[in-house]
Amino acid sequence: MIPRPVSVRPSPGSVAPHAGVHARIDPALAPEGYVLDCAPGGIDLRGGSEAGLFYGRQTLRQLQPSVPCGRIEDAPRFRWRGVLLDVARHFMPVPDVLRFIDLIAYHKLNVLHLHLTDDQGWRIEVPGWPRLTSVGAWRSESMLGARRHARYDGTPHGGFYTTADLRRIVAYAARRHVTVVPEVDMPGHMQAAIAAYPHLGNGYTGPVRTAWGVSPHVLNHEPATLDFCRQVLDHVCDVFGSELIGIGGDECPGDPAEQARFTARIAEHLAARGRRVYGWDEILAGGAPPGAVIAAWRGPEPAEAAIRAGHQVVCCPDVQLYLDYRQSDDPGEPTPVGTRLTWADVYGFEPPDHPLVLGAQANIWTEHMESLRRVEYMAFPRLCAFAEVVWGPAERDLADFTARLPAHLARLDALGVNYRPLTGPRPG
Ligand code: TNX
Repeated sequence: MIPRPVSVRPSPGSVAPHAGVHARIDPALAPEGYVLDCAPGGIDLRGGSEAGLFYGRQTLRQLQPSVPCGRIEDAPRFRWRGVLLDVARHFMPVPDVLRFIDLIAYHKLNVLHLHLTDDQGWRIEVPGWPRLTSVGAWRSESMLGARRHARYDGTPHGGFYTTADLRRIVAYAARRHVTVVPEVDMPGHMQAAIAAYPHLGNGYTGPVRTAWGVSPHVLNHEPATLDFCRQVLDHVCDVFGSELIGIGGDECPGDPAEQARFTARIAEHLAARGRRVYGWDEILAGGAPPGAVIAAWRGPEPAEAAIRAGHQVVCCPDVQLYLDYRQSDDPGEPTPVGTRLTWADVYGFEPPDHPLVLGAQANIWTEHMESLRRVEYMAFPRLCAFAEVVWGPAERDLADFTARLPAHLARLDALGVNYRPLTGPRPG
């Protein structure tokens, strides 16, 4: 099973086919924990909460078709078991997002960090700002660089989620005990919004960015621009129930002190609505707002800096948890970017042991992934390894995981997942 349960005590025999599952909440268990007692005549499932019951059911799914008798006791180590999906660089239609939620929930992951806006596309409808989606959600594909497997037919790429779409995604995720943490990246990575409303920028009047990399066109600090951000975030707070709201803050050319003042105003606005800032580790420069949670992506140092400053932190170091990085040095890998990051490397990642560490997240930036099929290829089996890191104990046995992986890949086959084979890149 993946992630492997904390304790499995087998007893002889197996559960009769079609035997019932008796499920109930047991408040004595950890909130996300569960206990499965499997006997020939039936299965007793206790969960610390609805989430615990859900995870017990995921374990049962993986035990099919023949459930062995015995007791399984299980609970996660970290409360933030996250994945970032970048739907800004490539738009993913709602059914694809829902399928992705199913796949991560199956691996007992519980946070979907949705990167909704960037230089190359704005993906959410905001009342009163129609050009964000009529202009900001579209770009010309014809200029995007030398991407393998790309079709250069000049068709504009784009799309956006209506408010109803977003509510559907949030509700679907909630039923699978996944919190959707939205991100509107500011004050950098804003070229799509500036293309729609040039008064937000510093004189740029061109289109949505068509090259990858970081745009020099960032938000100005005028009162009207702050007001725009507040209106967008009010709408985001209305749609997303998450206490944490992603405001990005990464890779913004300009004065860090000025950015810190901007972030402080945004944080105050969110705090008045009972929300907290979730930002990339760049927001530590100049002092992050009190209560902000830091996504530490530039290696282990920013995680330590966040802890020193008293901030909760989610670890996502790029060299260990960026799933857009290539899975081997084989020239047949579809996206040979970044540094090599194998599933065994991901399995070897360990977040620092500190009470301020909420957990970790794997980030899927989609510059080079134009479909969910490609996302699946880059995500699996590395996300299987990641699930064990954040769910299971710090002491892990790579040989044991390696031995369990093929059976799990057969489960992914049954779900039609386009994972990368263990032997090398999938041809085509
Ligand atoms: C850095 S990680 C970024 C993203 C890119 C990614 C590509 C972060 C906060 N910013 O905008 O997509 O690298 O690997």
